[in-house]
Amino acid sequence: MRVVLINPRFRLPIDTRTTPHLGLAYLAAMSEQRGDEVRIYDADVEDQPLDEFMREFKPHVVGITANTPQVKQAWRHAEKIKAAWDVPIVLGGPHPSVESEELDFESARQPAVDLVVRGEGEETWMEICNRIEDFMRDQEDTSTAALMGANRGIWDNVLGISYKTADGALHRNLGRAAVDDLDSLPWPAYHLFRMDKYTNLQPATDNVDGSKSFSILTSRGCPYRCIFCSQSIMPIKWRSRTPENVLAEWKHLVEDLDAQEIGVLDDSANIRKKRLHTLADMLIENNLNHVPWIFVNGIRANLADYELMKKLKQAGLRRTAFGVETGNSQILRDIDKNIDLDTIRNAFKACKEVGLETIAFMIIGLPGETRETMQDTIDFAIELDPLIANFSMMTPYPGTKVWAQVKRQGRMLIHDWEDYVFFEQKARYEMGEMTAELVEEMYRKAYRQFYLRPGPIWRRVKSGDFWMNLPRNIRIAMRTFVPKAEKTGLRKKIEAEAIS
Ligand code: B12
Ligand code: SF4
Repeated sequence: MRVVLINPRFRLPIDTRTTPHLGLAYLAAMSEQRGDEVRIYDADVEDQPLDEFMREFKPHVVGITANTPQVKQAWRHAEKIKAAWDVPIVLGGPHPSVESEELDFESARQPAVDLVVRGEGEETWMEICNRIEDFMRDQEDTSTAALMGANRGIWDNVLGISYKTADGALHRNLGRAAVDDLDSLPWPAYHLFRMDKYTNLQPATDNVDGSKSFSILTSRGCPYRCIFCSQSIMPIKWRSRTPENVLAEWKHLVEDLDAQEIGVLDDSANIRKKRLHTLADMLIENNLNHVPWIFVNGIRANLADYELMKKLKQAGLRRTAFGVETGNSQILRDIDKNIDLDTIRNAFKACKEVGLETIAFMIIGLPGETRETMQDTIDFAIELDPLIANFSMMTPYPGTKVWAQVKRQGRMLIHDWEDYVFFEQKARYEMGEMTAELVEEMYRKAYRQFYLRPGPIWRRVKSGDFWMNLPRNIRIAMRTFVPKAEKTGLRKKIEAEAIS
């Protein structure tokens, strides 16, 4: 079959990172294994108009991914495709996977969307493709309307899907368990992406050739349940690949694809420390430690001791992020982070002792915050003194505990999925004594107080990467310290560009 997988256009016109979509890369690899002819259409980097591409390639099935701020664009893409070519359209990703808010049905209800996949998609995607192929083999009328016919029962027992039959009725099948044996999955199909079009992992900090920058996933899921974290595609059951299996892919990235940096995208890679020790030993033994790598999304600070960090540094780890979130111990307890401030201090200390760069993810405007607690967060970031402090505006994603809390006791200030990004400088909700003005003031103060200190300024200026990235760094500084004017028009700009 001819298969297309689409990442809807969402690159904000600011210097954010643009990397190949790993979820689509996994699905594409599964499809190739099935024997399909596969194309990735990443609207962020594609030149050819979508409708023209569809008419040329004539796919038998289209899959579109969507996180929350992307979902409306995903629907627009679906409409545009259906107008050009009659093909079943399947939506998946973190947003339509939020069952508690019926966001699967929200998407299935869209005229151009036929099926929605909830949760991890590899096995479900294969089953959908198999059923479509079987259907096409037997039928004279292979239209999407016939495929989705109410009485055909094609989709009755496919786990993990929600869908709309041709009569307009919505159906939700039972969920599918997350992939149990991660070693059984093929490696992401990077060869289908236009690698020269992407940025590196951290374009504001490093000057690495984007086409030589790759991501890897060594585990999935997270056993923690922080109240702000969107977990629709992140089962509580943490599963990991074996070190041998990770090593083989790592070798492929370095030796076959010439990787210059590798980003480990796991949510919580260090749940089992012994596994990481073994992987680190293997990277060293196989001389793969000359390529720097980064824990991009954070590891758990309570499981990042000196011995582990030292070994990882020897294995090529250059930088690691930690989800610090807040500098106030009561707020830290309230968000169910299951950690305390001293443990976080120790993790940063261990990293510094072994020479690792650090990133601290901080949130401004968590439930229950006051001016003082937000100041604690700024002060704590300054005390930890990471290379990068990333302050986010608390954005309550659907399906999270914070979302439910704000619905109950607060006031949401955004009502459009396209506003669910956290790098704009606008407060997303108000609750109790926490007003939008206060949160926005503290957010700006956080960046000013952290970055406009001699230490961080000097660190930046003395790094070669800073000078090689100078135009980008000036734009980022302007956006951060001279706020508003450019930012408020961001969403309008995306809408105006809509889909090409
Ligand atoms: C790496 C990452 C990024 C990277 C790269 C994103 C990318 N292009 O892949 C960057 C830094 C750019 C990023 C940005 C943002 N991210 Co992000 N990101 C992640 C992270 C940590 C890993 C993504 C990943 O590779 N997962 C592994 C792959 C295998 O999973 P997957 O992509 O979800 O795909 C699987 C399933 O979802 C499903 N599936 C997905 N699409 C489809 C399509 C079809 C047809 C089918 C059948 C199945 C299917 O099957 C896939 C295979 O199992 C996730 C957390 C997580 N655990 O996933 C957050 C996460 C996806 N990000 C999130 C958010 C909020 C954002 C931002 C909106 C934040 C912001 N700055 O405002 C932006 C959005 C920017 C954008 N352009 O879309 C949220 C999404 C929540 C939500 N409700 O949408 C997550 C879940 C984090 C969290 N727990 O809160 N992100
Ligand atoms: S924030 Fe991190 S530790 Fe907390 S639930 Fe999400 S992934 Fe797990």
